Amino acid sequence: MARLAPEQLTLYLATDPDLLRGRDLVDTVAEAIAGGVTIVQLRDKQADGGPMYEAACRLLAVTRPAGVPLIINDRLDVMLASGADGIHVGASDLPLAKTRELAGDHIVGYSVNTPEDLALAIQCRADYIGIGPAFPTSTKPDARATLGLEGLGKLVTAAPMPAVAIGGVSLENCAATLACGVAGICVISALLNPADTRAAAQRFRTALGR
Ligand code: TZP
Ligand code: MG
Repeated sequence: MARLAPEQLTLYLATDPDLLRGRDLVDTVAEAIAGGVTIVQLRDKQADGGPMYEAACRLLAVTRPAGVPLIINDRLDVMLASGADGIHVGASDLPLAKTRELAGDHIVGYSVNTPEDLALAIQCRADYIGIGPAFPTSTKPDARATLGLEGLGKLVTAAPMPAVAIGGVSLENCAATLACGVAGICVISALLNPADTRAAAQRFRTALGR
C-alpha cells in the first residue's frame, strides 16, 4: 500500500510558532484542515523534544480523524514517540539514509534545492520531496538559492517521486507553480499570516483548481 497518495500533497501546511500570534496551534490546524489543507507538518525549530512531542500528540487528535497525514520536521524521535505519520528532513539533519532506515513504513520527505539533493532523495527512496525555495521568503532566513519557476520545473521534471514547491508560495503564484508539475504546494506564511486560516486555505484550493 502506498504511504502517500500524490493528491494528499495538494495543500501542505507547515506550522511556525511565530506566526500563530497567540492562536492555539491545534485550533489553527483544525481550521486549516476545515478549509482544505491536505497534509500538515509540525515545524518548530526552537522547541525541545518534550513540548514538541506533546504538540504532535495533540495535533494527531485532529489530523487522524480527518485522514490528514501529520509530518514532523527534523525530529525522528518525536515522530516515533508520537506515532505521527512521517518525518521531513533536509541536508543538515539526521542523514536521509539513516532516516529512511529508522522511519520504516512512515512517510519520509526530503528538502531539495539542487540536482545533488534530488539524486540523494532518489537513492534513499524519499516518499516525497519539497523543492525550494521556489520564491523569495522571509520565513526561513537560512534558505538556499531561490529557484524560480524555471529551476523548480527542472527539478520536478527529473523527480520520480511526488514533489511540493515551498518558499514564498502565494495565492498569486500558486497556479503557475502547480503548472510546473508539482503535486502540490507547501505554505507557511500565506496560510498563517491571515487571521482566518480556514478562509485562506479555501482560497488556495480555489486558486489551485483542485
Ligand atoms: N524551506 C524552504 S523555504 C521555507 C522552508 C521551510 C519557508 C517557507 O515559508 P513561506 O512562508 O511559505 O515562504
Ligand atoms: Mg530540517
